[in-house]
Amino acid sequence: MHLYEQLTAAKQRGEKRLAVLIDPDKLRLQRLEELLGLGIECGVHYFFIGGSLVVNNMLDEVLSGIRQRCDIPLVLFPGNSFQLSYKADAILFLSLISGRNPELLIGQHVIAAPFLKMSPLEVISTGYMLIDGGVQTAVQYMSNTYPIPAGKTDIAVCTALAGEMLGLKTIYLEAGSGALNPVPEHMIEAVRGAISIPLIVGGGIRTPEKAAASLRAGADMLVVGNAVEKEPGLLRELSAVVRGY
Ligand code: 1GP
Repeated sequence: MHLYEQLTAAKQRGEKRLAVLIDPDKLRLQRLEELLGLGIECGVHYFFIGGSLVVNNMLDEVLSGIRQRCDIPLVLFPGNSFQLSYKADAILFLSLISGRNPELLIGQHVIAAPFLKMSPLEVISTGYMLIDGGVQTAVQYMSNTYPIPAGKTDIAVCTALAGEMLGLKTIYLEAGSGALNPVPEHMIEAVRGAISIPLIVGGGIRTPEKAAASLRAGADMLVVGNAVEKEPGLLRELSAVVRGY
């Protein structure tokens, strides 16, 4: 079954999903081993692979390394159209619908499309929405866009609605990696109430309490990066929250 079908089936059953973001630039190999071990132990559902830059040319190597050790699905989460690889299972084909940068709405997609057409990757079109997380994040700087203010729930709702109406398959509310404040629960709840496609939430989730609150508010999938990169053991608690939901 394709990943997207699995995700929608899980959503219908009311089950939640946990993805761990691995930035090939940031992770030391020793940490990767530890994280993979814990990911397997905790039954992490997906590894997302990507970052705002990815400068060290390790993308293929990291993907192959993970694949040799486990069969957790590998999903590309690309910061730009150069971060493509056949070695993953799927790609979040991100359109930054909260911003007004044409390159990130459609430009880079045109460049990537022929590669993706030839590739075995499952392409999951995703309405990517940057929400102000209280600090300027790499996504914000690199994308040259303004995030939606955390208090402007109505803008977030209308943006997500438009994304669904345009035929995007998922909505991703992103506070940005290392955000001070994760996406507020009232915004998750309002967006959840407006759309029926799967809702992914990430950025600044550091505690089991926040993870639980985001799930309660209606997130179908949580993405965590920094917190588990710094303290891999946290994955046990986060996955217990997701699985116990
Ligand atoms: C995924 O960018 C996030 O949506 C990851 O954010 O590194 O803050 O967990 P953190």
